[in-house]
Amino acid sequence: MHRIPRDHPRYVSLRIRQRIVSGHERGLTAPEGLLAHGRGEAFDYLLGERTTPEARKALRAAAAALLLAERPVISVNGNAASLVPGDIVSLARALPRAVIEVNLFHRTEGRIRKIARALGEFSRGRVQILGPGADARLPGLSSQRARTFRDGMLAADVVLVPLEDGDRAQALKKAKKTVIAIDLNPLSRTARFADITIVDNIVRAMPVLVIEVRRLRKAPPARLKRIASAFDNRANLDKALRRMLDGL
Ligand code: PTJ
Repeated sequence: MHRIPRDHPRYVSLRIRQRIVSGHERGLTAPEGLLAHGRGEAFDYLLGERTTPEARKALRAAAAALLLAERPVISVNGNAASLVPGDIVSLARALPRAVIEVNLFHRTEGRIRKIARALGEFSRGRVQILGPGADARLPGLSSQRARTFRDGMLAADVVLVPLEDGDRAQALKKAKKTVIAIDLNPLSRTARFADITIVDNIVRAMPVLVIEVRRLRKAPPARLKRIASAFDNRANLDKALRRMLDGL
């Protein structure tokens, strides 16, 4: 792998690129995932490439909602698997009753197997990972993303969908799930349809989410409910967009 000098002004961004390219070479990320990453980079640039106060607020609300869930499901696609596999597993471990489900838009059984295996290297059997063998369909979706599990997304009350395409967020809402999205684009349909949208790079957001969950794990449910219900997604998205416009 090409060595990037530490003093390069774009060092962090270039290192993240290397992670996603390496994920693609290992068969985890779809070629389309590389393009999606580029779109994310553009929004991140406008955001100042940092976790904003709005993102922190959303991360706290997301942690509360995940801790209140009966059946939280963390949906994983090829980009998330390349960029933050360890954090995904740490999050699932920090949450009681959480399940990881591999769910792909550009679905191939081979990639599902590889992603499940890559996550398995971090979890070593300590977290339930639903990979191959989908046995259900999410209603209202014609894409391959509809393929899911009775015990996974279909049974979930709260679903975390990092780097999503908008259709499924809508279908999950129709199925009465609470949707938490991580998406750098505050204008995307996913961002707008989700109950809680974290406008941040998944690479920065996931470790903070794990910390927030650990911090709130012992909090009484009444406090968690207050945090989750006080969150206003539309207002928070508008602030994130305003921050980008001010940056410009
Ligand atoms: O692995 P698969 O087959 O499920 O495919 C995954 C992709 C990402 C290709 C698929 O879901 C897709 O096409 O997504 P979209 O519609 O391009 O949406 C991706 C969204 O994620 C866009 O709004 C990007 O701005 C955003 N995004 C990209 N990289 C990041 C990001 N958000 C947060 N962190 C990132 N690193």
